[in-house]
Amino acid sequence: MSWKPTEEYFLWHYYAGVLADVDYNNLYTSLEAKWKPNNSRRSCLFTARGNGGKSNYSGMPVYSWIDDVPVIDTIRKRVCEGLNENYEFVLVHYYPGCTDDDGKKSTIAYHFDKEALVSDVASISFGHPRKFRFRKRGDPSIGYFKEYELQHGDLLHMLAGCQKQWLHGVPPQANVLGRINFTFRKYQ
Ligand SMILES: O=C(O)CCC(=O)C(=O)O
Repeated sequence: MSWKPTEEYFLWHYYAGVLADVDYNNLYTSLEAKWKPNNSRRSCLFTARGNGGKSNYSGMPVYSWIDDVPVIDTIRKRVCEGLNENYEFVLVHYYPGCTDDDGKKSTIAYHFDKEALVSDVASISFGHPRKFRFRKRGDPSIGYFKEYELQHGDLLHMLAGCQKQWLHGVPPQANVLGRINFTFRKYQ
């Protein structure tokens, strides 16, 4: 059954809580040995094509979602059905919790997804709520145009063309717990 957007805005649709029943601790445990560790955000990538999958994300570990983490395939099927789309790979980010600093280690700066200039991206949040901002490309004068406080299970569907016009990012925030983000994507 298709999901109905909670809010439609320019080139993205927001769906509140459509995957709120997913168990965060179970997801974290399934993923924690997989993402590439670094000082801040940790990332990895899953695809139906396993290690043979095509990816522009240099240096990122690539896994098969069916063989390695079946819960990802379960989520993927729900997202494909809910949005009536067909996603081929998912980029996973873990944003660690920050208690004793200003959150600079747990963030992603404004950017556009250059791999998705002509395709859509389904971005899902799990875990601790975090702010998420959109800013128009080429307009640094405005700090942000639209801000969400994304909750566990919320989905942002960035429609085809969104990346050409909009930047998005997760700003630093103090006193947050861990968060996992999935972006389901297509090989354009
Ligand atoms: O964590 C998020 O909500 C955003 C992730 C993101 O910007 C990306 O994967 O390109």
